[in-house]
Amino acid sequence: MKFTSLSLASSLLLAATTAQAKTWLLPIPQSVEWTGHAAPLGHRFTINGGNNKHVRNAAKRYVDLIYKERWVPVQPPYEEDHVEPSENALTSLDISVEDDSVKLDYGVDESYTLEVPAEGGKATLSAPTWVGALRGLETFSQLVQADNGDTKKLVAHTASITDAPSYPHRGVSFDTSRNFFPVPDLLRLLDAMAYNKMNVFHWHATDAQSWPLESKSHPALHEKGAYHPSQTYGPKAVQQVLKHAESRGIRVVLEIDVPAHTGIIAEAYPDYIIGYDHFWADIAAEPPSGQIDLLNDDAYKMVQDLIKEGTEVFPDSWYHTGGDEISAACYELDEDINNYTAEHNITTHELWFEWTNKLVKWVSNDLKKRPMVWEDPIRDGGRLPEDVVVQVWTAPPQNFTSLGHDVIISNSDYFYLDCGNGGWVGNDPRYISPTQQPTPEDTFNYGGTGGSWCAPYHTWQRMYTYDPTYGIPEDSPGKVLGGEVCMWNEQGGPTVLDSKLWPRSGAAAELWWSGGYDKDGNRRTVRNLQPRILDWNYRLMARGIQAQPLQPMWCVKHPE
Ligand code: CP6
Repeated sequence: MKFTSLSLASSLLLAATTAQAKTWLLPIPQSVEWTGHAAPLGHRFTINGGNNKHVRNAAKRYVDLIYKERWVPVQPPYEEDHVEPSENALTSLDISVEDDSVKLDYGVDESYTLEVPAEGGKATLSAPTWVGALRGLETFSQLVQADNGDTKKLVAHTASITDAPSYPHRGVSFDTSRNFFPVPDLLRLLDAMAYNKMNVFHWHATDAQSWPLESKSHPALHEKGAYHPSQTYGPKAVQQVLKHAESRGIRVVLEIDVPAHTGIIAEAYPDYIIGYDHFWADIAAEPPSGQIDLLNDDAYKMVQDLIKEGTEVFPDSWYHTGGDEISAACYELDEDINNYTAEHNITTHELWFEWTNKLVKWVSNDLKKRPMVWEDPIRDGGRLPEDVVVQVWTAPPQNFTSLGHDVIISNSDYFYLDCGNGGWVGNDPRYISPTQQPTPEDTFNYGGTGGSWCAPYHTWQRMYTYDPTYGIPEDSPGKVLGGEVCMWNEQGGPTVLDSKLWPRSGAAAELWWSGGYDKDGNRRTVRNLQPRILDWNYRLMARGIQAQPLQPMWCVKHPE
């Protein structure tokens, strides 16, 4: 219904013009040469997918999508672009892939070239890998739209497109502990990521409040720690997510967060956890936090068993060991820890750094996975092996790249999707009206992050203005590999999933795909993204994503 009324509104608008309305692409390809023609899709138009099963399946998906979508651009062009009809219909899109069998993993080639000839006929999509072919198919779908608002006929804007991501890692960090997300919601998230050419689903599977991930070696964790017996991810659910992700060219990087954010483990193994009954996690005050006892060998062995299980199931060559927000005060509740650190003349933090080093070295040497960690152990003074990838969320990225670490940017002032959500009332003056003073009962911390230091809300404009190169010297030993938006779900759940992510994450997706600069070295601007993201938002909605509106429909009918 929504789709119909949307099309109707824009058809009325477009009926007044004779020129074919412009199409909008997001993320913007590295190079597009428009021909000024649009070719009608022939009655027997086909996409011929070649030998890779993911490309064949995607070809079918995209044909279905194009004919179902029958896109009528909603956002009018700022200038009248006169687009002529092509001489002939477009008969097919033929895909050729050099390497059909490459493993989807970090650094896989995602480049493609797409030739849609001005005169119509055969379009071609060539890519070194099947993953690049998937990216090119997405771009092709964005070239197709209803013919001048007539949804009975489709045209493809014709162009020569050469494209490749500026950054190899473009992800979503996603917390499935604070609230539970049924598998279909995760699959829809993966679909939306693929539309935006995002390629990493960082699955923050567990945290202090619930343990939804089923474990064979330690079933008590989910039996006692899931919110409900039905709210777990068993082998079937995990396979569904992995399969759906792979078929869309999305890596899945698992994180079982340790040693902090683990309180829920105490439900099954009380001896492994310190401070489950305290409201302590460093920075993010949380109801029961709890941290793994760093001196308990059985607890360490359990962590190893869980990681072994996880890395056997998740094919990616990276594994995220967590490591965020360790509270020394929490550990100092424990007599044995205090005695140990006194005896060895080390700080509580140093004990944590040793534990973390042992863990990441085991992950690289024994499991042969590249470890990824939150910035905290290094930010707080520890050192880790150089090959460890650091996910930066509070500190300047150059603090880590200068030590040789590659980094993933998740600066919480830009890319945290939960921030500005109104979590803490606190005593932040931005939340206190000058005429309505809060009572003491109004100013308490509960319910996780979002309202306080990382407010205000991070708009798509804010995300887009992040400069990926800022502060990083050319010859930096460590590199910026890309970024992840972070969806912490203390105040997130299936009902608001789409609207918290989209369309904002599309701006981040473009930032990391297209790069913060164009090919002439100029910063890409919010002004340039604006009409595209406005149109893209309606298109995401038409594709079944419950995105948040960015404007009243009035603006569409009254441009400028
Ligand atoms: N949970 C976990 C969180 C946060 C982090 N880790 C978080 C901290 C501060 C803000 C938002 C989220 N909720 N496990 C930090 C990486 Cl503002």
